[in-house]
Amino acid sequence: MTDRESTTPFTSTLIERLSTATSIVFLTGAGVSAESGVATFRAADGLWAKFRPEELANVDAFLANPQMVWEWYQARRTVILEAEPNAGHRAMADFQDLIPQVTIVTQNIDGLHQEGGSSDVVELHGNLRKNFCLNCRARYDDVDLLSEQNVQRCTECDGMIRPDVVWFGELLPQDAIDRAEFEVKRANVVFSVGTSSVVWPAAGLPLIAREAGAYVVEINPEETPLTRHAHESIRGMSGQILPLLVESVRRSRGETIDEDAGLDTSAA
Ligand code: BJW
Ligand code: ZN
Repeated sequence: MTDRESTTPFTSTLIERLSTATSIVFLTGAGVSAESGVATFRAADGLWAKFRPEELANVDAFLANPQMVWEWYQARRTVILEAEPNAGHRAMADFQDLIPQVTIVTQNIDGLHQEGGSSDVVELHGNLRKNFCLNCRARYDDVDLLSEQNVQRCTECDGMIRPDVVWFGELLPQDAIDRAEFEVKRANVVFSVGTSSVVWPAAGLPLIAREAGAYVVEINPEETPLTRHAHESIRGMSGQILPLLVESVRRSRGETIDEDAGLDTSAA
């Protein structure tokens, strides 16, 4: 890009688009929680370094070896319930003060966007705090299962309780995918942040957005299959890039920046 401003990693095109935007979407993946200490899936040391995805994130895997899958989710629950939202989560929430409609469409199951202050979060792949009975679908939401070492059984029918997450081969919640498509179609700018863009249908959302006229921006330290379809790709970590972006938009609007807010512009 030729029009990147010298002191920030952002193009003037992006800042102008955000200055006039009435609706933006952040499509997020595991990378946005990496700086909160939650492991991503596909990194060399990630959640799937030892297991292939289909061995764990699949209903057949759960039926074949429920205890192994249960223990995997218990280990992740332990990390997620102790994790705190990071500067990237908070910066996405800060956009709510700048743009009328800010929608978070997340593939993450950790609830950190809500904890970070975002009020409109669409969860495509469920939430680890929610559970249901595989047999009768009775709900076990916000129940403290953390100390349970063995797969829990439904009090109604003795079926196995599973996390309310979307495994491979399962349909995404229809209301979530409908809402996500609606929001990316009406958005002026769509960010794809911290996702490897290989899992569908989430990976298709930025393409739908671009087709509908949105300006599509990727934020990721690595190249992904989305990179060549995005209008711009910003190489970096969301917890560093997004606070700078909030600051740049505020400056473009002539707002005074609170230097005590701790924004470190040296990273730019
Ligand atoms: C940073 C960073 C920092 C690091 N800052 N960035 C079309 C074509 C081909 C296949 C299909 C298709 N349509 C459907 C399919 C089948 C399948 C699929 O997509 N397969 C492909 C993988 C080949 N999809 C499905 O089965 C979906 N269901 C469905 O479509 O139903 C209808 C249907 C069924 C069958 C056939 C056809 C249609 C369901 C998908 C469910 C995915 N579930 C999981 C597990 C959820 C529960 C759990 O968490 O345990 O969701 S899999 C896993 O991947 C998880 C994630 O949400 C998802 C995406 O991962 P994500 O977030 O991108 O993480 P990573 O680790 O891959 O990437 C992290 C990124 O962050 C990297 O790029 C880093 O560089 C970056 N990063 N630090 C910014 N600080
Ligand atoms: Zn049951």
